[in-house]
Amino acid sequence: MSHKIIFAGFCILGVIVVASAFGTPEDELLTEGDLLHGSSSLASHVRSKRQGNSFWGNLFNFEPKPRPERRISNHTLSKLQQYPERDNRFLSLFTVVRFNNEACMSASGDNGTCFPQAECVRRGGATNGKCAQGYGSCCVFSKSCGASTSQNCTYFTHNGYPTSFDGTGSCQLTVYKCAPDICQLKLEFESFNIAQPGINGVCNNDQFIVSGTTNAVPIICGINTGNHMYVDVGNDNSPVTLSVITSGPTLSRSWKIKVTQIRCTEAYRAPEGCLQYFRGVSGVIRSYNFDFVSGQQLSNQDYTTCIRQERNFCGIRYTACSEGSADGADPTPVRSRAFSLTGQLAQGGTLVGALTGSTNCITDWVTIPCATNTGRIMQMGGAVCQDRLCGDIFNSEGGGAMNQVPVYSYAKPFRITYHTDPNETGDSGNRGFCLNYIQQPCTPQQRK
Ligand SMILES: [Ca+2]
Repeated sequence: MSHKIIFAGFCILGVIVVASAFGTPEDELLTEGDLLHGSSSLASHVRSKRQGNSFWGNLFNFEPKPRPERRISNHTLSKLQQYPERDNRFLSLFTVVRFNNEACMSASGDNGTCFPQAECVRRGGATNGKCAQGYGSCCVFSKSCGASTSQNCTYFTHNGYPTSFDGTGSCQLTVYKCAPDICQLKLEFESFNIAQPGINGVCNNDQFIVSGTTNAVPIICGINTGNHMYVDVGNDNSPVTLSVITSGPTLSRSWKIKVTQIRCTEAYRAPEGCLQYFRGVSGVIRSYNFDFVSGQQLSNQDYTTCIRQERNFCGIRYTACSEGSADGADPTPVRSRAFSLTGQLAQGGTLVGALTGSTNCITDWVTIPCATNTGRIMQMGGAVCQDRLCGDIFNSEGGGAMNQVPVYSYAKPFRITYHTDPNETGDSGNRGFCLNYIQQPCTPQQRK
């Protein structure tokens, strides 16, 4: 015998659970719309049942009306499964289950949203695993070239993903707000491997372009797996478009971009103007297309990376990432590629060491507000601290220093900016930057 669990938004006898049948978690869930509009399979199921089952007749003598959504907790949800035992007269036939459309982890590991199975299909998703105590299906939204979405948490992939893609063209996803109060999109590059830029660092082979945002988003290319972007959306309902242009040479390309919509009121929303946003006491910040092996500094970058100041932390220590022992191609220890913005980094070129300030860093640089080296108050040349860092060595004293050292900043909010010009004239082999950050606890004086 086939049974249904009704997924409805009205109440009977003050209970949000109206009803049904001998439902099990595997049963099909129907929506409020299915029931109220009377045109669904459930409605006909109900009508047929009314002929031979007085209970159904009694139940549907009243006019169900939509109510504002009521949510129940997982705890309540589990209780509902026991409810028929408490009132067999009424609830032996029905159990209506209502649950929040919360984020869920699908069986495949992708993030989804918890929906009744039929609702998931109606919205264009794919069910993948269970949620809401087994009453819901984890619904994963995955879209490819030419598609549009208004679903929170949509994965944007190339056609044929996960098989790699090698072709030319334009692949676009149009993203509409899932609710009026959406302020931001978070783009997480779960997989991102398209062609490298040309010799000047300009993405003139392949390009990833974000348009329709209210903040400026740089064009990026190359390798960006594990990186992310926050982009701001306007007050109106105009969409944001994500485009991957592939025009370069033959390459096994791949992209899978998770697009999450963020409400204006969410605490985890990135502060205004932050293209990248990190939370937590420590982490790793990479410029786009940073990769020790095959990355290349991108030109025309101009953006801010923000770090949330965690409670009881007052400063940040930045250190250049370690290349590890796998870097056989570049054995000279000082020729680190973890921080290489200007100068001749390629083998045979002349290292410029660490440079600072607006007179030395005029093409490509990172700004770390009032950066200082360990324990040093007065910098070389008399400056208390430096803002603008460049060269091929990470050291806030500049002056061509050849040793990488930790650099501290106590300026708030915690943020760094990155600027590159449109070419790499006079530069070679630069990768951009990879910096570890660790927040520094407040001293007693700083807490005051
Ligand atoms: Ca440059």
